[in-house]
Amino acid sequence: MKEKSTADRIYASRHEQVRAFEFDERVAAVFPDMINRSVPGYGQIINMLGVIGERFIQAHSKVYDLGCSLGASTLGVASRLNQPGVTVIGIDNSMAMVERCRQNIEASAVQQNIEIRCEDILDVDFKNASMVVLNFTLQFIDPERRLSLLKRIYNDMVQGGVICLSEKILFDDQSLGDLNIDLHHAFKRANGYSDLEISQKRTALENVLIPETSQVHITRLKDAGFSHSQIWFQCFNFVSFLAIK
Ligand code: GEK
Repeated sequence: MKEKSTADRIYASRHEQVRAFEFDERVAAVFPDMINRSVPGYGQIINMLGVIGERFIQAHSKVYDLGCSLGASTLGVASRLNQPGVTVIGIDNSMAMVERCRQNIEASAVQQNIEIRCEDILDVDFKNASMVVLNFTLQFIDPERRLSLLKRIYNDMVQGGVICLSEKILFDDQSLGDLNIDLHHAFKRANGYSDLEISQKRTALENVLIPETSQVHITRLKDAGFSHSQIWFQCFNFVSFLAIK
């Protein structure tokens, strides 16, 4: 997809007080650069969501991309659709993201069959979905509400449907946890972020992005009804799971 790649300098100078992270206009304007330089494997995951979609998306069904931001996953899936009558629905509750996302979709070669909605994913129903994508979105939802969201997805989804869930994770083993945080920060430094940027962003995300262990995710997917689930991608403390109904 073609996106404006304005450089992320949000935390480059010292902030008097680092405020809680929000998906506002400032973030939306630099989002492609921010996420590509911050999430190891992001581009690979986007491409593979299309490949996974080819395998699972059913004719005359719906695909939901929850927390679609600027539509990278929506377009990743829509560009590889191989079934008739499928609508890909991207949902985000940040108007700044939704406006830019709609522009990206209009500028792309695959605008048919895509709908972008400004809604809270906690209020959506997933009837007739054969694929639901949560690409680094569940981590921003109150942990108390995560299981009920996944249960609703499972219950609404068609038999044989797939959920793709990507998350930043914690480790039970403290030394591995520390190692993976170090490796993630080394990845960010290698991508041009300074120690000040890394540390101020970390402060901004505290209590906003709430990570959990892989085991907690797998157990919750099972509790929601998904009896078959696996990790299909991992780079350091970033993981993508898929689970099948
Ligand atoms: C990608 N999936 O590029 N309802 C709707 N949207 C929400 C909610 C909610 N309750 N909470 C957060 N969001 C994308 C990247 S970013 C991940 C996803 C990141 C939205 C929020 O506005 C933001 O756009 C997105 O979830 C998370 O593949 O920045 O690490």
